[in-house]
Amino acid sequence: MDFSLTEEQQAIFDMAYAFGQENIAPFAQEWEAAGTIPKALWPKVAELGLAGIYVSEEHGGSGLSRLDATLVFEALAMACPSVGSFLSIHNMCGGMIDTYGSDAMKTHWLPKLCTMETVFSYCLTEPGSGSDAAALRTRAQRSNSGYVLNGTKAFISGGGYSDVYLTMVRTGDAGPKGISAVLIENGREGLSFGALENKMGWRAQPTAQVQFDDCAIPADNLVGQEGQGFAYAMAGLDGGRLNIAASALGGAQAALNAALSYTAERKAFGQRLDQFQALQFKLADMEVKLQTARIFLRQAASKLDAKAADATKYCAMAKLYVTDVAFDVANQALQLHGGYGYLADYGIEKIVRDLRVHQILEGTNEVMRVIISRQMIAE
Ligand code: FAD
Ligand code: 2MC
Repeated sequence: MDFSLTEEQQAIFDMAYAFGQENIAPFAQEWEAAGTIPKALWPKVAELGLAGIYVSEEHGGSGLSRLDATLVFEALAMACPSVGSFLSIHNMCGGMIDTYGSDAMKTHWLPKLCTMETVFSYCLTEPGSGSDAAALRTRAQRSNSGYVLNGTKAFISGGGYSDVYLTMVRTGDAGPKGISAVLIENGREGLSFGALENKMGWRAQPTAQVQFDDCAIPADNLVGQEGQGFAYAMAGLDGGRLNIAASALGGAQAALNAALSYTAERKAFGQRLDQFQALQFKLADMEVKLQTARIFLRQAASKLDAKAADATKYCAMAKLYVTDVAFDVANQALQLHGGYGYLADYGIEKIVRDLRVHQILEGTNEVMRVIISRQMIAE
């Protein structure tokens, strides 16, 4: 058992880190204030192969593993967790189309997804159903040429900004078996968006409701089989949750790095802060937390790559553990900065605000416990 990265994996991490430091970090605060990410960023991301990380090479993707993806998102989040996570959602959609779409669908959609000419959003949550996702009500009624959609999706990352919406809709009866996944292009008649949500963190990326009012789509926009959409959505989230964890880890690592530099410079009571043993012990605890989180995350990603029977449970455990630990470490890093940690210029308060939502979205950490305990009881 070798816990170190291969040369190729290290190169993937280094490449994503360097890209983030040059193209994202210097602008993170500006984009947060603007409430949007300039679209000019995406072709540069795509050039590095980061837009279709686990899309097959045949369709323009990079054909990399889930473990590789966690390296990319950890590295990008060291520049800005919000921007990196937005890209992770686009990649989740790419993975779902590559795995479940027909050959015609893949040929039609994936090349432009991989160049980011089309940016994708994932729409599962509704105003009346978040954790209980299988209770969704957005209806897709069969028509002669396809489906007509009516309903509302809530909290959609990229709502109004993205070009295509991979949306879970009800084509059948109540419950998970009545759900299908469809693609809706921005600009279709009957598709509209709510006002931008005013959020605590993840402010660089726009979040809005997505509304369907008699929105007609062709039958070709159905992903895979009717009635399988919930299983596709859940399988997509197995990988998504790894990336949400990886992004939290990267944010927390950046906060710890900043705390180490700060405590080496700042003096109190006649000595550097990092010479107080109470603070040294705090730094040590933070390091242990992030290293254990990293190993656990990579183990879960390896399970998903290997299609292990317990991969879903491990993805849920990693999401729960890593996002909780990462938030705690980022918050401790803020504390180590004293009052300066609370000032926007130091960048730490933004990381804390960004990381808080990693404990909520792509399944709350309570829902992770539901998934873990159900599987424990079933085993
Ligand atoms: P609820 O389900 O109402 O939960 C409320 C509380 O009850 C939570 O603490 C929850 O953990 C707890 N709870 C619920 N059920 C149980 C249970 N069985 N046992 C114990 N506790 C329980 N969704 C998308 O589809 N696409 C997106 O792009 C997207 N982006 C988002 C971006 C942001 C910034 C945010 C905040 C959310 C986003 N979401 C998105 C939605 C997100 O996934 C949901 O908010 C989340 O799944 C929780 O759903 P809810 O908000 O309806 O909370
Ligand atoms: N992979 C493949 N199939 C899966 C699966 C997975 N990981 N998880 C469940 N399924 C299948 C499952 O096998 C079952 O099919 P079958 O009966 O044929 O075996 C079907 O899906 C229904 O599963 P459950 O019976 O477990 O469904 P339930 O209604 O109990 O819900 C729960 C399970 C709570 C785990 C799910 O609703 C959930 O994950 N809720 C949280 C929602 C969420 O994560 N939202 C995130 C939105 S996206 C976001 O936030 C972004 C920022 C993008």
